[in-house]
Amino acid sequence: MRIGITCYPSVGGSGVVATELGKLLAERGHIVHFITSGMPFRLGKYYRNIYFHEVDVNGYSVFQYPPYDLTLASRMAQVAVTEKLDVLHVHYAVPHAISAYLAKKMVGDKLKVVTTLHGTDITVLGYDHTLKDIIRFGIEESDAVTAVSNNLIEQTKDLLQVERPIDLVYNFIDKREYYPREMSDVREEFAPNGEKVLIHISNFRPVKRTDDVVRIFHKIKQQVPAKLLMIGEGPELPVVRELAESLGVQQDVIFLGKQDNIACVLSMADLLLLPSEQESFGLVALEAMSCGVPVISSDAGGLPEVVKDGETGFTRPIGDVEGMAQKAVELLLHEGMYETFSRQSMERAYHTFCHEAITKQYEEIYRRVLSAETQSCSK
Ligand code: GMT
Repeated sequence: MRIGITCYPSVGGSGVVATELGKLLAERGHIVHFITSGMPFRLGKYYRNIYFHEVDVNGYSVFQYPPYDLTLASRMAQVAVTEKLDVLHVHYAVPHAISAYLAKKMVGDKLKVVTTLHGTDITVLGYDHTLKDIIRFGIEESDAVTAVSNNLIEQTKDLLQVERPIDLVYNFIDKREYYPREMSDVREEFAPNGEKVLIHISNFRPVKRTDDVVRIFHKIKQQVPAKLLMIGEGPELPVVRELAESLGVQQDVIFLGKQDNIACVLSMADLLLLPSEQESFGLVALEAMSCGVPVISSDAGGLPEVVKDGETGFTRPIGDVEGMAQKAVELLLHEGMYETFSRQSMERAYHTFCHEAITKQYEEIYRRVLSAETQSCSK
């Protein structure tokens, strides 16, 4: 098939999933065209069967705001025609599903639009009355819509009163990349006295509750010698640094900024902390599990569909700092239990979220929307 993919190219779960999916589809012989505002950050080198089309927004002085959505629609339509695209798979509803709708109107119904909902496009923007109706429209007008968890499907239906079917397609993990790496040398640099290592990875937005991460760590440290690795950057970073100082744990909290090789970084850790306020899926929890790192998380959104409470980690109510810290301590102090959870984490990641199976699920959806076209033409 000839597949166009649009996503946000900067660091973020939806961009990661879209880019990795594109690479997997290309490996399976499909021709993939990325149509994005910049090079997706996981696509920095040459891949066979993958092409990149930049959306260059016109900054004409009359425009108060550059018309990104329209430029994107126009670029989608151009690429659809010149590259004879069968399917346009857009990740994140706004504005991508709407731009895809416009592109389809420009080139004709043969172009099929598949929209994948990732989370904040619904759980945050779905509350915004200036956007709600157009998000619903983009969803209703797509030929197929997928969401990354059952919870997100339910939220989409409740919040936007969407009635059309939405396919569940979980995010996936490529086990050729995400497996436990030998990192003991580097780990020793951070934890020279055999301390346990906790890790948090995010974009430090308020929704990640990074202050809870520090509070949980502070409580763990009262019972177990430990270090905390903080990976990523974002608006809450100064708040977190200040909190670490005021709790007196600043020497044990190590900020590593943005990191490319997440599998290596995760392999230095014993547990991932993810106490988010909202998380439609929690890709980083899956990445951790694949590296044999159990997860202590909140029970927000789709997290309980990824982290099996009492098997691959523990989920506790949002804001339950005490409960999350207690469960972390329990796991860290019981070696046998920890080994079991670590093994179960990898098994679950490789089995339920296997990249091959999920890529095939997407291919099946593409085929379904394309055959719907054939059927209606032959009537
Ligand atoms: O959560 C983020 O900071 C980024 C956001 C995005 O749009 O890229 O992630 C969302 O999509 C990911 C991939 O499907 C999910 O794993 C995240 O849970 C989801 N984030 C939220 O729901 C807050």
